[in-house]
Amino acid sequence: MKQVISQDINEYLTHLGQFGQLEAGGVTRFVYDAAWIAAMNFVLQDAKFRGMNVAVDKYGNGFMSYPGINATQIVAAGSHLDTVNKAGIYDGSYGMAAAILAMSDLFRQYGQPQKTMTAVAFSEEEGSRFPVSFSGSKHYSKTKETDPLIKDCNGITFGSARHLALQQLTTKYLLEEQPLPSEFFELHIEQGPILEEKGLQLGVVSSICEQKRFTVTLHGQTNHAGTTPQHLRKDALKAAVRLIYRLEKQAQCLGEPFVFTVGEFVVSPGSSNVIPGLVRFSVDIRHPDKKIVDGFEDFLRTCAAALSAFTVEVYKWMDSLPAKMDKRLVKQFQKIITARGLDYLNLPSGAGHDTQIMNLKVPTAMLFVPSKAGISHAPAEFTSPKDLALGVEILKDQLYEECYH
Ligand code: HGY
Ligand code: MN
Ligand code: MN
Repeated sequence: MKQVISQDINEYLTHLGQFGQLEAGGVTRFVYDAAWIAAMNFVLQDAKFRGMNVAVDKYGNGFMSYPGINATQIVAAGSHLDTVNKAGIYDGSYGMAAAILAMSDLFRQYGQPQKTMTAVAFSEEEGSRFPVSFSGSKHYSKTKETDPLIKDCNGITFGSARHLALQQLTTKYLLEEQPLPSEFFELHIEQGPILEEKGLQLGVVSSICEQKRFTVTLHGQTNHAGTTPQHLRKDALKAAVRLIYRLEKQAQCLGEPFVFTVGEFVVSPGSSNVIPGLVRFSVDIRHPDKKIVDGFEDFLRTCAAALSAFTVEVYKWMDSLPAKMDKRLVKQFQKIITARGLDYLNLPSGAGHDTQIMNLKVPTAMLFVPSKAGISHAPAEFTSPKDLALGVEILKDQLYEECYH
């Protein structure tokens, strides 16, 4: 592979986007799958060419550092390497690549920093393969370990997938658990329409919303579509539709910014002339106010219990607390942007981020760049090279303030 792939963020992301690239467009890169291993390998190899110390921890998080004069003082920045199914090339990858490019630019310009600069490629954030999200940052921040026995839709356990991926990565890279940094930054695409609507290039994140995700399983009675009278049916699909309809009405009552999404829906056995005996679907709910989200969870559980003719399981596998960004670091982002004669918007994040996990342990701050038409989690996800590059410049200034004094 040729030396450092590029100092241009757009070129870097275009190259990284080939790992998991889909014929029909977009990228799918699930934690520990072949595309993910190839992408992590590229990122670490490229970082080595940049003169960074590289290592992976036992979850496969990638760490790329320029040790500081006070080596134990660590300032980290990064984002996640995994994607949702049929994703764009920016969600997660941008924040990870921006950290690497910003740090390698600073190192080239100013030499060894006072504090260690560490770029982080988190192994998994999306919850798109296993019923867990933020498993990489939860491990790195020492907030939660992931049950190795949870399974993906093919019955592969998290532990076995992780073991196979680490087996490959540790043939080339040091396996080393990492100490907590003193602060953490994440650049991210906004994944919404607000910056573009306001004609702004930069968003300084004030807080990240509370988010919960569930898997709801309804057990009815599989039976013949022709011979089973309506009143004798235990049709899991129709019960699920009634349940989702009630949840949707409640979400409308709560009104924005509350959001309720059913993204996954499986019907079994899935034949046109068979009454579905089992339905499994996901529920994703979010709001800046934890009380609202907690109240909706109670409503969900009450409605599920009311379907007494069915066995209904409500399994919560994600509950990420709302996170307030660090005042000093936020102010410093604002000062840096203003000093460049640029404008910005302070805004909350409706999307979840590894930052809200790191925020449980260390001060954090996030910077957004615009998403074209607000689209994300889709192949049409796009941010202009100019906006991408400006974000890297602002992160560079922030890291310079934090690491070179
Ligand atoms: O779903 C989210 O908010 C994030 O993209 N993981
Ligand atoms: Mn995402
Ligand atoms: Mn993301």
